[in-house]
Amino acid sequence: MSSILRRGLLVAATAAALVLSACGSPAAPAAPATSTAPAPTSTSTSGLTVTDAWVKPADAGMTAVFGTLTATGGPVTVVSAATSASPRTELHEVVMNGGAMTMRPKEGGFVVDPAAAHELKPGGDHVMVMDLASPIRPGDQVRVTFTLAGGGTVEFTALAKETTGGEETYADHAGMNG
Ligand SMILES: [Cu+2]
Repeated sequence: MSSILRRGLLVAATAAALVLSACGSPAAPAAPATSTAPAPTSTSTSGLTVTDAWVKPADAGMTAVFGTLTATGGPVTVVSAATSASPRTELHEVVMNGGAMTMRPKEGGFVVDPAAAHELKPGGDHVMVMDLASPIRPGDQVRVTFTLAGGGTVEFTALAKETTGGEETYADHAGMNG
């Protein structure tokens, strides 16, 4: 009896070791073949990582940069932004004002807490690019530089792509332009 039990335990332990070994395998999952986004950009010193950055194509006027901000150390505050697309860039938020969604400069900038990624997305916080110097077409790349509280900077590239479904709120607040 006891030898059977021991064998059973041994088999179980071996199986567990195999599972652990599989989990610890260095083989990284393949990147989605459909992805056209530029490689995530981060800096090792700023404590801020920007991923999935993209910009909405526009012929003129204004547009916005979106993406995911992750603080890798302590909290990080983005206090301003500059882009290669325009001399005028602002950090915006979207708020309800008199029953309508309106955007305005975000007081104090974007505060990124390490506990949760800070999403810049249509209908929410975004980097407003105003007075476009030239049209932004799908596939174009816009260089963005964030200045952080404390003076550090983070540079990344936003890829211009057409919005997909569920982003009607962007049209709402972009409509404020006219
Ligand atoms: Cu805006």
